[in-house]
Amino acid sequence: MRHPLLKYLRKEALPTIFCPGCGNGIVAKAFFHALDELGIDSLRDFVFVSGIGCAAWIPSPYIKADSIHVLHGRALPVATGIKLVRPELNVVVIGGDGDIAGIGGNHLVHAARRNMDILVIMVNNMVYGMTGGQVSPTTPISMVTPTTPKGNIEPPLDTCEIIKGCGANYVARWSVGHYMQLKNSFKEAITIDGFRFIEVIAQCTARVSSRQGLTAGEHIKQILKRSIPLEKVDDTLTALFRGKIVVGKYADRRNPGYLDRMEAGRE
Ligand SMILES: Cc1ncc(C[n+]2csc(CCOP(=O)(O)OP(=O)(O)O)c2C)c(N)n1
Ligand SMILES: [Mg+2]
Repeated sequence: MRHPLLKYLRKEALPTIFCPGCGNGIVAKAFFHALDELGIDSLRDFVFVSGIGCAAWIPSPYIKADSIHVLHGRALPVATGIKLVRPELNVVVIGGDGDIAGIGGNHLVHAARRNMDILVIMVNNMVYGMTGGQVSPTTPISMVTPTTPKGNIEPPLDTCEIIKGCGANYVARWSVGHYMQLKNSFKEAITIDGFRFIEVIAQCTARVSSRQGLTAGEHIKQILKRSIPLEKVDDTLTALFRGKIVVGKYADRRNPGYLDRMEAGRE
């Protein structure tokens, strides 16, 4: 029998270029699962925007919908432009930590401040995966990468705290190991206005797991072991310093999105 989620995939683009054990497939599946449970069978009203990197390949070419692949780090300004001229479309950005929090970090902060009506899915494998696993703004302290051979000395950026502080309507962090929570967050975020940011911690088998002698499954287990629910944390930055992965819902607001405010300003 044909798998019900295959309806969202462009058959002719398969198999994917992702490495065996890559987390990107799990992220895509959870997103499709959310769409299916919401009864959204066709993606005619969706447009996907992505920059450069492995995670940025999830929508284009694999998702059966209109998508645009743009310059590294520039997905958000392009997504903003699309939303402003075609407000009836659901605009979704999918990309990696390097693309969205690193090279595109400035755009991220300002799109969140505007509460721009866009859903952003950031797959955080904690490295610049596609180019060889170099240190990124979300790499944990002491992690060895090709550009930090003695271990990373910089603390990682807590994107969820930042985006919450900027005023986004919805902010959550899960890992690929928190599949049901991730799927449910996608369901919640797809249906509301304003800026929605979901960070997914994922294994990069080629550039991180293999270097640490872990299989994909062992790496996911390690991520789950390091995870701690937001409710149990006093200070998220201190938790990050200690190598923890803080998971949960950081914000769930119903403030007016950019387009509502733009309409109100016209009256
Ligand atoms: C302007 C520009 N700078 C650098 C690069 C090289 N580059 C391609 S992919 C990539 C890393 C992407 O990392 P991330 O967004 O975390 O995605 P991942 O591959 O880890 O999923 C870099 C630096 C580029 N293509 N364009
Ligand atoms: Mg990455």
